[in-house]
Amino acid sequence: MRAFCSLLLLAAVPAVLAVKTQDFKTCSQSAFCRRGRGLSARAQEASSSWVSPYSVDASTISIAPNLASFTAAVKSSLYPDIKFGLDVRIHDDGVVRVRMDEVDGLRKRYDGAASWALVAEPELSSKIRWSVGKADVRAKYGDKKDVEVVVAFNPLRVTLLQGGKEQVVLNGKGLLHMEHFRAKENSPKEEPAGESEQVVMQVNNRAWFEGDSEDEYWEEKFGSWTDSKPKGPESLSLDISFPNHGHVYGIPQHATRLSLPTTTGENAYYSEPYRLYNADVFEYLADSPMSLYGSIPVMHAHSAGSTVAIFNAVGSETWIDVAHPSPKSTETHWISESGILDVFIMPGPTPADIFAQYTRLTGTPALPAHWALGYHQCRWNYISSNDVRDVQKRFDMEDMPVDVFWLDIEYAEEHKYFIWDKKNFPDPVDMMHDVEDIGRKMVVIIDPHLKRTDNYPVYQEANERGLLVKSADGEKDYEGWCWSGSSAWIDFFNPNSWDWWKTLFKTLPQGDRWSWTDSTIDTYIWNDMNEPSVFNGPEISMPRDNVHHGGWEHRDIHNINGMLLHNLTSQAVMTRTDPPRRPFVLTRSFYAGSQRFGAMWTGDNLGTWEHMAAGVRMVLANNIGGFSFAGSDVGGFFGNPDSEMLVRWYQVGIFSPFFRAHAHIDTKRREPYLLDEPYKSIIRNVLRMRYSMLPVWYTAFRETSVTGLPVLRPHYVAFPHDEAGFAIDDQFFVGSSGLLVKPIVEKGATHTTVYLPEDQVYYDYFTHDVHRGASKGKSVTIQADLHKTPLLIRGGSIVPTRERPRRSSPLMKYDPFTLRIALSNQDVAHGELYLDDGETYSHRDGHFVWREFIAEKTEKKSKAVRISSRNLAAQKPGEAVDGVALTKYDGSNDFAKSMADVRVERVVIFGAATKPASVKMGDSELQWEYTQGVAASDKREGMASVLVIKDPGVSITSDWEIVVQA
Ligand code: NBV
Repeated sequence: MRAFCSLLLLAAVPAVLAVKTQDFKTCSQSAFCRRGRGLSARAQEASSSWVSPYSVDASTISIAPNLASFTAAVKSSLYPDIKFGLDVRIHDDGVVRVRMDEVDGLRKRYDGAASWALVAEPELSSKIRWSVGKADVRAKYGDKKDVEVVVAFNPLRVTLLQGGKEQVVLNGKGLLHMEHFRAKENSPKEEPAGESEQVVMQVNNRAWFEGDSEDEYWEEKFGSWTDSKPKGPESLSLDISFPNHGHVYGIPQHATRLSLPTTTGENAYYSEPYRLYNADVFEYLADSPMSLYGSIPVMHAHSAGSTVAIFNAVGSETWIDVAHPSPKSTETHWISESGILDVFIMPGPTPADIFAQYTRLTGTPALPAHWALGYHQCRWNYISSNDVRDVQKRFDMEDMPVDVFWLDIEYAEEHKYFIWDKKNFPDPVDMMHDVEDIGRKMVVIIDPHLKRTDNYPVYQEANERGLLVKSADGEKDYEGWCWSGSSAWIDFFNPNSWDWWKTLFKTLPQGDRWSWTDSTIDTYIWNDMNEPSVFNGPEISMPRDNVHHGGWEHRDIHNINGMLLHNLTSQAVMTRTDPPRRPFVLTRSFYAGSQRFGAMWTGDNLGTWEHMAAGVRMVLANNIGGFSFAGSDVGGFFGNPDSEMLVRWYQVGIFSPFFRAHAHIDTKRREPYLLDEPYKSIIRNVLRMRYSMLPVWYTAFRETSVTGLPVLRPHYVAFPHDEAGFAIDDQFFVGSSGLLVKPIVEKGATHTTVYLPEDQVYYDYFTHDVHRGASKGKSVTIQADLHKTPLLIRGGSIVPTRERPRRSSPLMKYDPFTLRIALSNQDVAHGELYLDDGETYSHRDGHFVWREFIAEKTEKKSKAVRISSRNLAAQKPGEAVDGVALTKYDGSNDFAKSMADVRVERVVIFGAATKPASVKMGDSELQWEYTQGVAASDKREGMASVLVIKDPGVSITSDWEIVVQA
């Protein structure tokens, strides 16, 4: 069995680990991908004589009264009897949705993907009007009326233009093809040829377009598996071009560069297309277009002029080819196994607009519980309750902060999730209470495979209620092999499973229903293996011809499947209490919209430098896909990293939105307290650094939960006009904080270069060295000895931190703040802080603190600087916090009152030009210390001048002003 083989293999050193590529299909081993790429090859060969057979029947156009939506019939000249319907809509924010489906076909195509991803049916614009011409339908809109959508009739082609320039083109290359449903016995190639000239022509044309063989239409073999395809061929091919954009990003999850390398054309970087087919890829490669655990079919296309994006709402396996016909343009080709055409075109034109448009569709990331941003300690496995207690004790003895201890699958008797192995965990609730003593939490794994046995109430209940996924015959429950041996899978597409699943997580008895009374309301959940991973299934997953609720085949919904478990588990955890509390659920598999339900991680990485670097890029790509709460296993899941690598990995981890160390069962224990000096102390400081910056992370999460702007921002997002930054994916900004991070991901580094995109001063966070960028961008060298992560503060930023070392984040609740003010070239700076109770939803009723800190000249020509704090909620009454408008906001809300005694204990100002004559709050002089150095407004480099104002005695919740007189 695969499980046991892997256990044996895992003792090996990383160098001999390698992905089993033979377990996974290449495009040429997948019939529909072969057909799709074949179509594209024929188009290429035919060159300008290639014409798409699809056209709009202009006489059928029907425009909705007073709404920017129309429908029309579409035909393919190859199959005149087959009917297709087109539906084009413009939403009130300018997003264009293009849908096409087969009409009155032999069967129905799966059209539900968008409904799982979208938060709601989008509002259509009532202002935009379509105008119907001879050759097309078009609509102009936007503030400057410079956005235009053109739907050309023959051939069918959809174009979004901005300022007269083509931004996005669908079917511009003529690769649109919706394989219609057909009867097996009446397959098109078997139609009588030669009866009339017209029929001959049609059949020849079909061959010209579709190829001349029925390539595995009805059955497909891979290894020892046969995929019966009762519905026959139903794939969907679509070319999407970005004629004026030279970089594309997104479509996580792949271990690749952020700016996606090419897969076709001359000098293609990869020979395979990017694949989206959620899969448990054992020992995955660090540079590959292969599928991984999750799929977000969202692609940004970017140039210095604009950003546009598309969301292709398809739930079946999808392959994507990328080519750059010129350095400034991109062509992509999307080939999906089944489903309707349902593409959202986001017009941008800035990256920020794209994030707003995308998260209006699929939701913003949920605001996590505050503790979830602390450090998570995991391992496969902590083997007993006393082991957990020991680990906790060691962290405390070594003064290392940690918020969460995790339990992997071995806590569960025979891998029957929820059921404790009482030999090793005789007292689970007591153990959890011990952990919860200082506000820490536990996360316990719940996998989706259920052991098929009579003595497992969860399986029994699911079975009795008919909630299990069926095999190809649609009758028998599907049986596969996983950790729990012979297993069954809950069908979360069946609405009857939803309440039932939620009840399992209740900590109080639920009548005759089973519930998890052996747990506490501070037990949070980890969903693994939800691709789903099936050890003895094709491509380590479920057969595609398995049947789900509604009769849909697994192939139709494969990429959405994992998100449903995450969604339901997150609802279950949230509603364990009344009123609900914020859930925390980690998922391995995900889809568009998963950002609403919790966090993800990048799965089973290797303890190698390559994987460390790949993890940084993958987390960035996930942030582009709207799913910011992401991280990689610190230390690498497989292998035994040496101390240097572990230190660097913790430095990567503290700058990931989700920060968890994890390790395979066969690895040596590597909790940070086990290291020798100096490594142990370095990691202690690294952990403390994360904790000191929790205010920055939490504030960044508030922002993403409102605007969709990612927590980690690569250069093209932060500086969309700076071409030189478009390919950079090894350094990034944290939210709007002004912190620029360049993690070290190589052995023996003592220095690194950091790219500064603008004529601005940047300060080394640790040494206070001044670095200056240039208007055309400039690389500077930063010291990066082992104890130091290259971290710069951008001039113009104010960074709030909390610097008292504590054992867990809840203990920091009333700790004082430090404000680091990094003056800009112009002697100004600004920053934000958001705080709430971190656990409940009371912030939605206005119980929070949201401040803005400003440093500015007291008067235009004055050298005096005023530093002030003001209430941001009062400044932005129109803005919402976590989806709720600030109308209810009251500065003296209960939470703010509870924080009134929390003070700012230190203000540190970098780059002040001269030693102050005085530093005053009102009439009273404050205590301060000034170290002469380089001023922000100088042209020089060297150590910055530093002014430290000690304990100004101001509250974090109130308005105040400090004046630094020159
Ligand atoms: O549950 C065991 C592991 C888990 O530790 C890891 O994080 C997951 O990605 N799980 C995969 C199953 C098997 C790993 C070989």
